Amino acid sequence: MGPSFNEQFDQHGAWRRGFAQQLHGLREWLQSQDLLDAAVQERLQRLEAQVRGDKVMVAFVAEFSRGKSELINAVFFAHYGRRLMPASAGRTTMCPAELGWEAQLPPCLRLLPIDTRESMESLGQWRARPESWVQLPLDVKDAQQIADTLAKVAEVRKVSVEQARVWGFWHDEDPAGNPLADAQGMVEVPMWRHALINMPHPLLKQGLVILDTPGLNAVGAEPELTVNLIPQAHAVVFVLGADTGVTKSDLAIWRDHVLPPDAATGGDALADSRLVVLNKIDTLWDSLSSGTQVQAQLLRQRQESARMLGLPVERVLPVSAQKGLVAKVGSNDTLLQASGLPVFENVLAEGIMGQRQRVLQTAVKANVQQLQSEVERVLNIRRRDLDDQMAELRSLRGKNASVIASMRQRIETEQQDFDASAAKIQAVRQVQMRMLRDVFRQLGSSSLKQELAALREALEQRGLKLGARKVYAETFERLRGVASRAQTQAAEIQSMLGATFKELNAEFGFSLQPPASLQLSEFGSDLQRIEASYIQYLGLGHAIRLSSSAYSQRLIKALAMRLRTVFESASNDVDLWSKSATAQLDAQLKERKRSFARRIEAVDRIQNAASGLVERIAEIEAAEEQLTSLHLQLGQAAMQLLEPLSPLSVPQGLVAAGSPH
Ligand SMILES: Nc1nc2c(ncn2[C@@H]2O[C@H](COP(=O)(O)OP(=O)(O)OP(=O)(O)O)[C@@H](O)[C@H]2O)c(=O)[nH]1
Ligand SMILES: [Mg+2]
Repeated sequence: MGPSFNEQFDQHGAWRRGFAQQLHGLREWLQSQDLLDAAVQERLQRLEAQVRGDKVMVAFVAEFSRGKSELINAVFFAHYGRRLMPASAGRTTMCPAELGWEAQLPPCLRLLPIDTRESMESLGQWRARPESWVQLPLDVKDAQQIADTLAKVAEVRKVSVEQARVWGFWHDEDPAGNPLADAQGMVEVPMWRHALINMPHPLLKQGLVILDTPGLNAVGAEPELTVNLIPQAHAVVFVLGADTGVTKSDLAIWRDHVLPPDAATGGDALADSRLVVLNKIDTLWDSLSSGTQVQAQLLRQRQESARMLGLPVERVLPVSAQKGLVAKVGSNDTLLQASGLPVFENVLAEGIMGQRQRVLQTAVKANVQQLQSEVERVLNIRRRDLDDQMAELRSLRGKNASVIASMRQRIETEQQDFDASAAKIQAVRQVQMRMLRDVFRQLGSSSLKQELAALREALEQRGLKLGARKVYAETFERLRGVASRAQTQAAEIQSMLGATFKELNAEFGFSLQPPASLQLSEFGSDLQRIEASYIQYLGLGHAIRLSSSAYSQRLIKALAMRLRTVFESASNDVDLWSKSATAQLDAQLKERKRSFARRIEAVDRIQNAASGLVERIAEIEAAEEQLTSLHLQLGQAAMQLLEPLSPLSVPQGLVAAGSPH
């Protein structure tokens, strides 16, 4: 058996802490060597933020009563010695519950009342308003108190059909999904819209976020859940019951909410992040059947489920959440192995960590390499300057005072010429800024709002919005246009800078490299993913739901928010790219200024016979040696940063779980 989920997550956490520490060390070292320019600084900050703020979300999605909450209890909370999240027959979890840890808050449960659905604000906006949430303390030393408090996520309230309709729980056109009305015409709806559970659990402290969701209808009623939270989760665990098999509503949830839209076409990394659990396998354990019979039946069920979901059978993991919890609490290892829980934890850990590690790995690699080459560039400028000084000093050997005086004069003239270049560089800056502002405007929030106006209007019309799909396609066509315009404009900036750098090199003997081209490929693929993940909400199957204006407004809000993030990150990429293109200009200016000062000082010293030529030459030689060692140190630091990124230890293959014989 490979390391457990907890252990793997711990390893990941330890790696992150170590990495953050190394980055900190590198920053101090660069600062002490005067090598920390704007672009390098920004790159370091990005890396630090990425590694530190790295959250990993695992969403549990399934029809009601399949055992999502019980599975969460068994995997994450068994050490409390009891069930923490409410899990019982029938519908239990009534609102989405997010478990995580924010250090600035005390351990607590925060609940957003269901009537906030009357307003058009998105869940994201409500998150930013702590006063709208009901906050209840959690006593981390008292498992009973925690369980009693968490029971709130199962609370319901009775309201009129009229009210339920407003909140999106009643659809006249789709009566099958409606809650049952009692004699007084009242129906039960969830008491809360969303729950945030803040717990100082070791895994949550390291950035794990667990999302427990209610079953169908409730899932569909909150667009933000289906369009933002679930699609952005790093892993989605889909739970089936061995007692029920794959039902029609299981399939509907799988198709509408779990299966990533682009997975149907090709098995990419996203598809790998979907895990299917066949839960409650203990219901097949039966004292009358032999172990082999039970195994055969289990295999048949897994095969059947896999066939219906269109997956290979190995991807359906047999588990008994309940027996797993019991086994962990009672330290019964035989039962634990039979529950299949350890295998599931392993696959989950590998899936999440593997994916997360891959994302971080790419970011770290790209940024560290860039950083290294940026710093190396400065080191090279310094070396060239030293070489020039050396040549200059050597030419003074055995020369008389007048030659030395005219040398000083020449350096001063050069210095004046160089000062004139400052004006030219200033002008280049201004042009670049102006061009950049154009790009930023296109990627800004008011431009996005404008692009979404037509879609917003189409969705806000009354009645069935059958034309919305077309407007939607056109909107994304335009958004892609924005992306390609941004790319073109960046290319224009690049060629402008390239041409100016060439001139500056010729005129002032700089060694400016033409800037690298900007790659906004992530922007394009994010847009594509978002387009694909929302389109299903505009199809015929959702026409009825869409006809509710509250629902469609929430949908457009959620979409706008998601796009906003993507636009912002493209904007940040452009910013960093532009900064690093011009950082070399700053670096050369600074180094050149320094070098003039040093050359004049050296000539003065030689003139005044304060120190000999030989001495000065020795100084320069020492400085060159120091540069070589800086170069080496930099290389080592970069290698160290990249080193711990070796792939995670791969857990052993799937071992079939069976009966406890
Ligand atoms: N026999 C058996 N029962 C289980 C198992 N896992 C969960 N159950 C039971 O199934 C019922 C539903 O479990 P929950 O965890 O509440 O299911 P859920 O998917 O969270 O359901 P909702 O919260 O209503 O969406 C409870 O009574 C659990 O005790 C299992 O592995 N074996
Ligand atoms: Mg539940």
